[in-house]
Amino acid sequence: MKIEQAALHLIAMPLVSPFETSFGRQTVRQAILVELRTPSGSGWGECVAGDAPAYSYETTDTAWSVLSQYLVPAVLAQPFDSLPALHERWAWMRGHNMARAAVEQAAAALLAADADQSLATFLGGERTSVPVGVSVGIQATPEALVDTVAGYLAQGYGRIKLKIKPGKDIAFVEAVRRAYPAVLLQVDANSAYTLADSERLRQLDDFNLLLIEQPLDHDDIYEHSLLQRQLRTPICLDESIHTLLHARAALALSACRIINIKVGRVGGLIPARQIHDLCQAHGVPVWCGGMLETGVGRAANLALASLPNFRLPGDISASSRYYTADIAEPTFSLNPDSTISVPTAPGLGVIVNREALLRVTLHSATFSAA
Ligand code: NPG
Repeated sequence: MKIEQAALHLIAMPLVSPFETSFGRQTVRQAILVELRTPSGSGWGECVAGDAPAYSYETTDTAWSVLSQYLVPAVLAQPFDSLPALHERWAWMRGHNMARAAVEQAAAALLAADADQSLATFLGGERTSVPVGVSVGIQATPEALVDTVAGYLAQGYGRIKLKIKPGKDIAFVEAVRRAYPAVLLQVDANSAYTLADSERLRQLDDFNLLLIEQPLDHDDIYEHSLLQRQLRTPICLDESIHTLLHARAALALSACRIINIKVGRVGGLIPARQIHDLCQAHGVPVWCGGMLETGVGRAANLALASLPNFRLPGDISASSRYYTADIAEPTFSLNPDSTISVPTAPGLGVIVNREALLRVTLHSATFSAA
């Protein structure tokens, strides 16, 4: 596979409604789209770094820098014939997983298309549709949260994830659980608690939650192992797991019973699949996290989530939950059984609409092979 040209597109997409987590409130999603051009077409990847170093130290600025100085030149330098071969080119580099993942995803889309396979089949995925849920941001009051949840349930979502933080937790979860005794429910703290909050977190055991996601520090594994011993509810790690080694440590320490896999956080589809395989060998289920992706990133998430050990509903909602006008077509809609169909067309399975892309583009740059 020879890449003749690459382009980076910094975009800003207005969200349909503000999204509040323990680390802040977002109304616009910035992202970088990576485009790798060959004579037979473009492969697209999405870099999920945000505009500020809140969820992760990576930002659109750091990613732009690393992409343009290191990753894009590495992919343009010479032809490649597999994703592992590409990973070897930047194995010397530390961190910047979201930037790596974007280039790898674009390359994966091209390699899959070249093999006349959907990205899901190319990765070894089995499912044709993936169970999904919706992630609900922090609301002002428990009543407002119940109303918001009601709206999503009416749309057909069968699993609800509530964002929580100290003071916006027990009463909020209790209200939703009382209103909907049978709904699949889980919470995500985005590292808002410490071990000193164990007593408060133990109260969550009363609400029959699927899991409590990342209660403690964003780079902790050990203290999660101490907390997990005190909770009946499974802990799911997200922010703490950036590598296969982190996943191995978390399993060895029993720091969690479930892992959330995000392609950007772990540096690509190949590392994501390795973590999937490790968890599968340990009997630990995984699920696919989301980062408010456009249709480009969501198509890749669906392909990944078609692997067999993705056993819990993913944070992969319909396009309309995020954006009024997505940049990729076709858009994704929710099936009546709270699943989303995995794209079947060769490659990524979605096409970027250039006009829609231009409308949200803040800045683009093009790079050519020597
Ligand atoms: O459906 O894509 C989605 C959003 C799921 O809650 C979600 N993502 O902490 O997991 C998270 C959170 C997030 C969003 C994190 C954007 C970082 C950026």
